[in-house]
Amino acid sequence: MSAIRYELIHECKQTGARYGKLHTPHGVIETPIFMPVGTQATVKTLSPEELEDMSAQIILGNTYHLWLQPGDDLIQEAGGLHKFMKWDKPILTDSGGFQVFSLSKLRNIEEEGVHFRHHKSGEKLFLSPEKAISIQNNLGSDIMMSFDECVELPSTFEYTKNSLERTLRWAERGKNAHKNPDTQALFGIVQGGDYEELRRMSALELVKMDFPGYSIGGLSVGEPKEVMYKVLEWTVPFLPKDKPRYLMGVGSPDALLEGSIRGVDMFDCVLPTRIARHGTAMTSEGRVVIKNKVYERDFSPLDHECGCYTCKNYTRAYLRHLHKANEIFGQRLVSYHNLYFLLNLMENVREAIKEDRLLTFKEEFFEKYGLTSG
Ligand code: PRF
Ligand code: ZN
Repeated sequence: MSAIRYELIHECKQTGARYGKLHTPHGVIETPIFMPVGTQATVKTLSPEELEDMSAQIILGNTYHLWLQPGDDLIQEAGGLHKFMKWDKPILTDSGGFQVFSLSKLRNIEEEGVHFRHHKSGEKLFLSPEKAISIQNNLGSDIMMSFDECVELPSTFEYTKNSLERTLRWAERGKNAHKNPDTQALFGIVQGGDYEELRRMSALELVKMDFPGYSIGGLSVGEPKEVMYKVLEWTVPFLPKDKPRYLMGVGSPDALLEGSIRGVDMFDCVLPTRIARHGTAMTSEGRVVIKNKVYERDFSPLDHECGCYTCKNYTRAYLRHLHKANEIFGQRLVSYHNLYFLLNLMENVREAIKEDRLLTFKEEFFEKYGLTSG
């Protein structure tokens, strides 16, 4: 039996978007969903209680970081990642593949796995599909990722094809190494760069292996948004309707809307929390860079339309002051708001899907946010 079950409830008649429920061992998630990123067993600056207050339904953790520090054996000894970090709702873990490629300059990819050096200490390390699964088994996440290679864009057809074929073999090896398929769902990851034929091949081959869900990787690596949307159109139609689809590392408001419209169910990104710590807020009227002098005496909330703790209690002038004084509380308040903003956006997306008006919603949102609708 699979650890998760995706229930497709409604398809938007204006778009290809789907409203559904994903049943996991730690509860039910409504999709499409945005997942806050908690790389090192914490969503930076926020407590699990604060995440629950803003209705976060599922968060993400990282195999790469937790393996290196504090170690997956320690987390297993603590009773698993949920218990260790006091989060008893669903957790998804990434496989480490992407982090090896993005954090470590020195790496050597072989059929067996990847040799690389620790991104800080320089220590020699090795990660394989089996090792990535074993770590995630120890962490005890509800949803695990296969070990994959995320190729740069652009890459040659030949490189992309060879890499993707190896990623398919790695997916199969990971599946065979998985110890707890009844309690942890393992997703396959579609790669294939920006080649239509390779994306299709990747999707079709993974579907043959019958994973409980499918991720779409290799996107949001610097390519134009239009390329990402095209790749989604080349990929999603080959994925089964009764399984969830997860677009990895994507979290700008426009991409969340365009992804949902193209049938994606799950998204994650460090963007809202990362830009928050640097003083940038996402609001209903576009980005607000809080350090700007125009906000010095602005005693209005960050976002007039937002009902979050930050917006109900504090002013732009205060947030600007905290930012300029380098106070941690300022980072917390903007992180809280940005996550609330994206979670609320996805709630609105789900409502719009149920009422067959997601296209209309997108046009209105883009107009206000200051984006052009493509
Ligand atoms: N693979 C994995 N994790 C990822 C990605 C990927 O391609 C991306 C791509 N943006 C983000 N996170 N395993
Ligand atoms: Zn707010």
